Amino acid sequence: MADEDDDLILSELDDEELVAQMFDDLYDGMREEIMEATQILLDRGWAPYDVLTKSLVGGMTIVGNDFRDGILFVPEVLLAANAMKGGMSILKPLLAETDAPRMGKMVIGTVKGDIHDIGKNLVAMMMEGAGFEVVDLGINNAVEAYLEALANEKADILGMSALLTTTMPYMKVVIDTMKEQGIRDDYIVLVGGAPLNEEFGKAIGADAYCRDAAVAVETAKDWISRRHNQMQAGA
Ligand code: B1M
Repeated sequence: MADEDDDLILSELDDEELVAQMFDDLYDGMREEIMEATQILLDRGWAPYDVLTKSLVGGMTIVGNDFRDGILFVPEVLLAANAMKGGMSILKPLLAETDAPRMGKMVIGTVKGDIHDIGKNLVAMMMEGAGFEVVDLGINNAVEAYLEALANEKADILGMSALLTTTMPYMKVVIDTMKEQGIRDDYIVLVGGAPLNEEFGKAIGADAYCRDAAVAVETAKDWISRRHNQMQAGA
C-alpha cells in the first residue's frame, strides 16, 4: 500500500507547510524531495539565501539536535547531509551570481582529523557570491596543505573550519607554523565552526572568528578594505 507521503504533492503545499515538510524530508535524507522543494521555493520568488537559511540550515539544526541526543546516528546524519547538499547544489550558482568586482582570494578547508564540510561549503559559496575567488581544499587538511595552497594561489585570506572540540586546536597549529615561518601577517586568518567562539579565535591568534557564512563574508570584506587602506597609507 502506498505510504501517505507518496501521495504528497510538494507544489500544492503553502510556504509554511512546504518548509515543515522540508524539515521532515531532510531528517529522512530524501535528497530528491529536498531538491524539488528548493526549486519550488525559488520559483515562488524566495531569495536563495532565505531558502538556504530558513529551510536547509533550519532542518539541519533539528538533525544536529537529535544526533547530539542519540536519537539519530551517523548513517542517518550522512543521508541528511546528502539531502542538504542536493538543495545546496541548486542554490550554489544563484548565490554565486554576482556582478561584484573580484574582492580577493580565499583558501579555505576543514582542519586535519575533521570531515565535516557542510558549513565550510556554505561559507565558500557565500564568499563566491560576494565576489571573492575561493580555493576549496576540502576536508582533513594538514598544515602543509594550507601553507602550500596559500603560497601557490597567492591568496589574501586563509579560512579554516572545525566542527569538533578535538580538532579545533589544530587551527592553532596552523597559525603557530605560519608565525614560525614569518608569514602570519601576510594573510588574513578567519576561523569558524559550531564549537568555536570569539574568545577562542583571539586565543589562537586568528584575525577573526565568524559565527556563520554571512558574517564570514562581512568580516572578509572588512579586513580586505582595512588591508587596502593600510597599503595606501604606507605607499
Ligand atoms: Co558530526 N558532530 N560527527 N557528523 N555533526 C557534530 C559537529 C556534533 C556537534 C554532533 C552532536 O553531538 N551534537 C558532534 C561534535 C561534538 C563535539 O566535538 N563537541 C559531532 C560528532 C561527535 C561527530 C563524530 C565524532 C561522530 C562519530 O563518529 N561518533 C564524527 C566525526 C568525524 C570526523 O570529523 N572525524 C561525526 C561525523 C558526522 C557525519 C559524517 C555523519 C556528518 C558530516 C557530514 C558532512 O559534513 N559532509 C556529521 C554532521 C552532519 C554533524 C552535525 C549534525 C551537523 C553539522 C552541520 O553540517 N551543520 C553536527 C551537529 C551540529 O553542528 N549541530 C555534528 C550545518 C552547518 C551549516 O553548520 O557546520 O556549524 P556549521 O557551519 C556554519 C558555522 O559554524 C560557520 O558558518 C557555517 C554556515 O553558516 N562556519 C564557518 C563553519 N565553518 C566555517 C569556516 C569559516 C567561517 C565560518 O571560515 C572563515
